[in-house]
Amino acid sequence: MLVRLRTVGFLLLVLICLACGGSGGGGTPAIAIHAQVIASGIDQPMMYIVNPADSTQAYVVERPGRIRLMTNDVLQSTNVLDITGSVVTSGECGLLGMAFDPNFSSNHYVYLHYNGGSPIETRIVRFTMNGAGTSMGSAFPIFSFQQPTTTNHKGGSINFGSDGKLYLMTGDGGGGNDPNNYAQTPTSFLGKVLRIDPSGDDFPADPNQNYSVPADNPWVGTAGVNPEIWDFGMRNPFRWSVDPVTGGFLIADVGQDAYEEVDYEPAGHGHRNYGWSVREGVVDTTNPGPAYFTPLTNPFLTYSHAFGETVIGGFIYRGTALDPALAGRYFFADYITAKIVSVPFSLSGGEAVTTSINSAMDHTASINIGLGVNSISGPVSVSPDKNGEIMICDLNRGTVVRLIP
Ligand SMILES: [Ca+2]
Repeated sequence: MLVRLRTVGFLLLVLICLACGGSGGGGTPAIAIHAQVIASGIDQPMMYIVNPADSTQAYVVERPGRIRLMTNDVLQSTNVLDITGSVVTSGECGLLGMAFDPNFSSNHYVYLHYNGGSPIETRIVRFTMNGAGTSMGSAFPIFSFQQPTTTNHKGGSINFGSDGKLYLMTGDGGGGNDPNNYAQTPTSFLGKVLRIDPSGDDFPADPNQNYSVPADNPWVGTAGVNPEIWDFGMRNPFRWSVDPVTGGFLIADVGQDAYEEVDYEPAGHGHRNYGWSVREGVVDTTNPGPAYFTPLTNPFLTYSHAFGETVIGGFIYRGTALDPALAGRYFFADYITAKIVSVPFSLSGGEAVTTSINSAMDHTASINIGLGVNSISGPVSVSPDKNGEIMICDLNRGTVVRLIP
């Protein structure tokens, strides 16, 4: 259900893929990886995130609006937070993202991204965690805006950059092919990378908006452009991460009917246009647009729907448990095809080197051997545990899985 946003039916795509004879990538023999179910019985797990102040604790976000605690890999029965009464779950809506304040160890602030209200809003709300890391309270609104009535393409991940600012990547708000060209509209928050400072308040008269716009945002002072905007041209950047070594963003933007893409943005390099909806991947569409500005920034990885249909962004693996040959590769998933994949990743002049999907290793088969009836079905996040090993949340199975040698 999560990203079933295609105008072309799944069966048709399967038939198309069969006709393709397997073209579209995955030609590199995969190094075998196995997997272990760490937790099960979770209600639509969306993401796994380690407590930065206590690495024995990790949290699992449940889409309906709960935060679950895992202590030393053991899922606890008591909810850390339950805001199911405030969260809208129609379509792709829900509790979609969570981030810790850069000063979490001292202020205990946690930020959640969810859909709520009627009409539906995108909301960033700050909560304060107790010192033990076992409960959250004191909700405080940071940022919100109204969504269209369509219930897909709401984005997901939120993260603080290495600059200490909060980044929210928004989807185009839904409907096929961004019918209102929101992703290229400078007065719309949709289809953008947004950058805000939740420690300030530029809206003292508005109790619902409690953030400031960083003075060095690229369009500050430009008439007719929302100053929160950092980049244009996203379709549905559902999962993205900040690389802790470079500070760069690895942005997986879910495609329409033909191409998935992953973008790399070096730290501090906004003012980009990633192209949706005038381009899907690197291919021009017939959507009218127009682009708000050019040139458009190319993804470093794109793949056709012969390989997968819904990219789920992960991270650059720097753990030590898996085969050393896998270190430094970018691991990601594909929701519809339930694949777990890695590709080489390298930088040249600060930008990611373009990678062909033909260099991908598809690890899915070996992972599923050990999982049996819990084989990967609906991966919606690929994130690190405290040691940098790879954790996968499977929305369909209700599981959290760790990749192991
Ligand atoms: Ca305010």
